[in-house]
Amino acid sequence: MKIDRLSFSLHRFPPATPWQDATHRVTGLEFIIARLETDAGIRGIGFTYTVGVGGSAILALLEDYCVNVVMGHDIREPERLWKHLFSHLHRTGSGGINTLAIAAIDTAVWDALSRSWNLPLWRALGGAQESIPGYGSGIDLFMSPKELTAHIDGYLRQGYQAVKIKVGLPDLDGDIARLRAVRELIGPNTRLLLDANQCWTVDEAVRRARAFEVFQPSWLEEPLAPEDIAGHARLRGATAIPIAIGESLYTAPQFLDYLRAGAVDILQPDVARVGGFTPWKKIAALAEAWNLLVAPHFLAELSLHALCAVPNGLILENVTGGSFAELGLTTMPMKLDGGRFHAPSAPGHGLELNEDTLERFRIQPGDLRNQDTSTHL
Ligand code: SMN
Ligand code: MG
Repeated sequence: MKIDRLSFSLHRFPPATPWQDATHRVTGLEFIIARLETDAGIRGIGFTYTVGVGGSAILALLEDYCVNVVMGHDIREPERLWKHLFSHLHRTGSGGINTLAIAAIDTAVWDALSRSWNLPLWRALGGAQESIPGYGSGIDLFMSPKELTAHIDGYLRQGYQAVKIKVGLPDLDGDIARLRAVRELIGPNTRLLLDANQCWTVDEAVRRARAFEVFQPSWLEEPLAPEDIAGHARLRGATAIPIAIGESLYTAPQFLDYLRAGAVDILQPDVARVGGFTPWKKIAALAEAWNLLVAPHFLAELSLHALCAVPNGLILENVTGGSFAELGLTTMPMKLDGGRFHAPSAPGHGLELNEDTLERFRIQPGDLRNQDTSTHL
């Protein structure tokens, strides 16, 4: 079961729909695909990504510094391989580009390993539930209340019982107008989730959160910079809205710091940013020990396996224009069934690459040198 082939490719997709939040516009989503094969001919496909910045650096880390280290490792020992890679890269930091790079390998290893067991990945990872509720998620801050309700109506027609919208317009009144329009449309029983993408100070977050409370949101996501753990704890004490964070944390100890500080209600580890399924499961277990639920960020097709593997999975995010199938990364779209997504039954993650679109959007390091890649507003 030794790894004897490993290669990577980099692809940059324009989002299928325009994306803008309170702090960023998204001009490209970069995916790095890992293709792995063992000496016994078992294959695995792995994924990692960026929201437009750093893809070529991750590719270089993988090709120049990881392939030679990974070759010959047994896929039946994902823990050993993960620790080895983390230590190998550790002198350039712990989380960030390093964990994103490790994720490409870790997800490929888990795909290959679960295929070798003839099990779907979610079962190989623990197997806790066969389906999970989903939410429709829009990077939609550029939409007027009218455009927003038309967009949210699309989610309701698909059967979603939870929706997420962006907040963080310059004026509180602008946010309120959008919240009011959406709550009126969805009624009292559909869950409303809010995402501020780190745009406020603590005082401003307290002011906004209190004004949002009448609309009964089920969570307020990333109200502050992720480094400000004490600020999140203060905000959490000042509002009835549950606080959701985690898409900008990269290591289990960072999540532990939030838990210890009583600064979070819902944890949102991103399968790629934390370094793959191996650490993701540990973060979910940390949350479980604190009696909290996890709602992973993005990467719907991978997060579905992660969520169904653990007993404390809350809900799956499906970002409009951002699923693997919508981007053209893989072939089969996920299907919503009565507001829920079913865990796949095929061995491994069950995803098949869409080689045509992958080829069309393939880039090489250096290709972006003369392009506008700016993302921050
Ligand atoms: C988001 C940000 C970047 C990529 C995808 C999604 C957003 C979310 O913050 O949580 O949906
Ligand atoms: Mg978010």
